[in-house]
Amino acid sequence: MKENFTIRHDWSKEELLGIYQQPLLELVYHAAQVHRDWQPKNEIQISTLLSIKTGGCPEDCSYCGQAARYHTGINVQSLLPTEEVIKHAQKAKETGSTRFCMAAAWREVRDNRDFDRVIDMVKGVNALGLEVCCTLGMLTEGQAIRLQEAGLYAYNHNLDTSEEFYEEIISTRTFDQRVDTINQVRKAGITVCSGGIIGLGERLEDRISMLRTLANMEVHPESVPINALARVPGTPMETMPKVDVWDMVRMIATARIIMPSSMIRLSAGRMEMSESEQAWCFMAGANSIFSGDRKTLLVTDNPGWDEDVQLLNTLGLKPMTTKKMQACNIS
Ligand code: SAM
Ligand code: DTB
Ligand code: SF4
Repeated sequence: MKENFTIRHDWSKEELLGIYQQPLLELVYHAAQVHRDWQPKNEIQISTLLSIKTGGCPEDCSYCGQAARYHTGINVQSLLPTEEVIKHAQKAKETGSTRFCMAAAWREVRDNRDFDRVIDMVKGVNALGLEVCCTLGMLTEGQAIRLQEAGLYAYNHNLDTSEEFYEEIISTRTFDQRVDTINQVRKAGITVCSGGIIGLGERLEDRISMLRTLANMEVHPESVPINALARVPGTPMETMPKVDVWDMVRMIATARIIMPSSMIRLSAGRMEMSESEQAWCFMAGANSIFSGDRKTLLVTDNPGWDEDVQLLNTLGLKPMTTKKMQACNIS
């Protein structure tokens, strides 16, 4: 079988290092070929992200503006009313999003009234025909099943960094707990969205190790977000250097080559990238972005919908309709 058409789950560290460290143009050329073989050309999935519960989180993730222990000056907000969330989802659909991701600054889901409300949100967004995604922290088996039954399409739970570097970044939970939740999501029949962040002070080996954990999962995550650290004032990471765009391009290209059938999401970091730099990321195999009318990700800035329409027009890219929407004949 042609190399580009094989899905593998047995990547070695040396192989991944070899891919990542190739001369940049070779790497991007290879990634673009894999992209052509596996993904619809010239299409970018637009996802809208909404923070449904903001700040006050008990975890100590050292990059995060929502951890209660850092003084980041954000507006803490309890769980939004369901109707307000559905209105945002409707608006997202009207402006071309096919996926709607609801994020909560929770360590884990608790079986309480707030979770009941999230279940209602999932049902409401699903009824609009959007791919509905949640990122709510750790989940038990029963909670994953409830979300699946409510119509949840995807669950985002990032590895964030390598197993080896993990405790330098987060001390209030372990890498294994992260993997456990991903396994619960997979077992419940929800698609997995999992990736990580670069720019946390990790070594090249850590980036490779994180990618290797993702690519050697029994089933690859259907969606792999690659985030450049958004440096939030007040967090321990606020003075880290800006991520080099070529590092983002290398991460994306490597992810594209080793997980050819996955959506690779150019996530946090676009605010500090020019149009040409984003175009490099698309050439390297990114085919999904967060966009929307709110010009924010969770607590940091993001380009707004108008700028992204212009970007897509300039590059001749079109918003992707999803498999789910094609099946329901919804546009
Ligand atoms: N609390 C849940 C959790 O941690 O899984 C869900 C929300 S959390 C904000 C979702 C993901 O956003 C994190 O896992 C991390 O990868 C990413 N993220 C958070 N803050 C970030 C930052 N400052 N820069 C880049 N990515 C960030
Ligand atoms: C992901 O990988 N990136 C998004 C989404 N999943 C939830 C979050 C990015 C957050 C960036 C910093 C902020 O605005 O808080
Ligand atoms: Fe909490 Fe998630 Fe932020 Fe960590 S990344 S502090 S778990 S909101």
